[in-house]
Amino acid sequence: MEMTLRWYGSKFDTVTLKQIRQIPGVKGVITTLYDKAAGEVWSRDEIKKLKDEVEKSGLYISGIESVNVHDEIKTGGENRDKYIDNYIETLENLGKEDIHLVCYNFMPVFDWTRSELNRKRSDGSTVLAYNQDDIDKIVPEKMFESISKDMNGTVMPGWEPERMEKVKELFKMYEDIDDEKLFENLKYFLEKIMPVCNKYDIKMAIHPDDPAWSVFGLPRIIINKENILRMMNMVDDVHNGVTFCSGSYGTNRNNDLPDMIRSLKGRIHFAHVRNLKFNSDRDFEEAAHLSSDGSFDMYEIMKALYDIGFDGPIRPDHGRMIWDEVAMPGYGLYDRALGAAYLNGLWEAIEKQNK
Ligand code: DNO
Repeated sequence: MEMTLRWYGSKFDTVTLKQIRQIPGVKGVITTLYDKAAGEVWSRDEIKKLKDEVEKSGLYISGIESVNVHDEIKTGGENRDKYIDNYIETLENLGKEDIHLVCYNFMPVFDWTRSELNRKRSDGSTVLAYNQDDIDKIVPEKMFESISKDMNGTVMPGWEPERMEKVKELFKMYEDIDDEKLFENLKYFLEKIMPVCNKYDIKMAIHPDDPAWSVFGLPRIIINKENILRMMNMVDDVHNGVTFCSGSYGTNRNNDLPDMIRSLKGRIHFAHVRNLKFNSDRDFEEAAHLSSDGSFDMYEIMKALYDIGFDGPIRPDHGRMIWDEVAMPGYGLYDRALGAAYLNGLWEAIEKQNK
């Protein structure tokens, strides 16, 4: 296991590489070219520049989150082959720069969805939260307005203003897409990119849909054990793997997280580990990483990762906003640093117990 932190790049992140370097046990960053639109080619030079910057700080790039997939690919539109070619070129350039992990998602229109970005908890911290009744009242086109006013001056992944301007158009593109069609389009995409992934040993790690069910009537497929196994079997290649995100799969309380981890042995290439606190089946909020602050048993999650021999990057995920920090909701320094230290502690204990 390799402990990492997500970093959006010096132009976008409130957290610096120097700060990340000082979190005990964190050696790698998970990063991206944040201003690249889905479908654009990442040049080797641009990747090299990012890599040099990270390495100058004493860290290294453990993987990319995300190289976003264009909606033409997700919907199987007439231009999909052009965008797949661009994606392949990007993967090739990443491979040449010795980067071997790419996280991506196949969620229609919206990436992750929350109804609140700043819900106050009893300890005075603020967190991202989801209430289904609130979501049911929101017109999808208005979703961006409600999210953007709480972004603390940052741009949140998946909620870029340029994208949200086109939200009506995006919904139209998905009009005839159901789960089966989305699976088919994912298969088509994966089959096309596997040769370049094999050539450069690039592990593709699909991120689950968050929350793990259909939102606004849009299809969502990466939501449970059955569907991930289906996805892995339909393109049976070790490079076709998953990002195991406890906070996303865990939104559905029928998902048994340690059991899912065990059934994905060998195909989890990246892990996002965080905790949620359920107030009801229709309402949850993000908690501190510590088990007792939320509804998940974080020991069991880490233990399952240990038991399957997981040796990829792991990152603490969304943190609470604490100690008056002003940052991208979920992506401040303080609570994620606490999360990294806690997860490292769990891992050390599990490792020693097993020796
Ligand atoms: C949210 C993140 C997602 C994730 C993408 C992966 O905080 O977990 O935006 O990075 O879905 O492509």
